[in-house]
Amino acid sequence: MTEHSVTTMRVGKAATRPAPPFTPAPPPRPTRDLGQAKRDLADLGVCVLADALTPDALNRVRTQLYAAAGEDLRFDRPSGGKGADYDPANQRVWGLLNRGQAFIDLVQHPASVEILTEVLGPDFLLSSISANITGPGHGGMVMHCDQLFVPQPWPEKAQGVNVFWLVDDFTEANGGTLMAPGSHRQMRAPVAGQDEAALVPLEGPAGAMCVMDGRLWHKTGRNRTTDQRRAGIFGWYVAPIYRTQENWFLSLNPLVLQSRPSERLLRMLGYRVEGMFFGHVNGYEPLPKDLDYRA
Ligand SMILES: O=C(O)CCC(=O)C(=O)O
Repeated sequence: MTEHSVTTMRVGKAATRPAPPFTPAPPPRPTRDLGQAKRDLADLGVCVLADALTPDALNRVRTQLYAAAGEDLRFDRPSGGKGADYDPANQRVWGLLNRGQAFIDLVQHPASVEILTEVLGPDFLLSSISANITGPGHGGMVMHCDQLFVPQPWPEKAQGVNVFWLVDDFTEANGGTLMAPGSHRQMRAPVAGQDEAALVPLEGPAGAMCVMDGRLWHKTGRNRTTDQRRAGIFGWYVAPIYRTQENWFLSLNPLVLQSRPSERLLRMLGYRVEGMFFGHVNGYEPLPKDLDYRA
């Protein structure tokens, strides 16, 4: 869950008027066809691109993620459990860009960049990237949508997009994300309790990429297994007029900047702002192109 949705969860608590009942569409079928995935995203507010990661890439992501998660537990690093969605059986791993090249590659995956550019425009920003690992006994999250911070009435188009990667197989039993396909067209936040009935589990194989419209109602499912952890990596992207969830200028390890990051990555983190009204430093680029910042 994104921090903003924790802090604004009140939106879903008290409905002054009952909202009209909503019947969800069936969840999208995993597809390898990017065109079909884009159509699903438009129609259902969610799509699943199967085999988006090669077995090697998945292996790298998985190894680096569970290593980072293990390190956080060993050093007793907080998993960011400030909101109502966390319980001791759930681990959030934050700041993944500092934790391995696999994650830097992930946020720039060509299929996700293509979708993000179409939905949010070419200047989209990476708001945060974190992993959510549900362990046996995890009780499920609070139902929400990710663009809760956007003042209502919402603009016609999604203001944010959550691209998430299935690091393990997602099943109904191990806490696969619950979602309400089609709910993006309701143009409102879900009401806790009232709208829960619309949730259906998203199941899919590890290596798939799932894309959710920022208006889509969803939450982590309950993990009813006794022995399975389920990890997903959530890249939350926003249109460039929004403040990012992560303050990259303070939290990004300078070594990442010294490691020849792509122009695409620099732009999605706000280090390149050419042609934009936001994010300048005294009227100039935060990271001038001719500055040898790698020295
Ligand atoms: O863990 C999940 O399945 C969902 C996480 C989520 O809802 C979020 O990060 O906004």
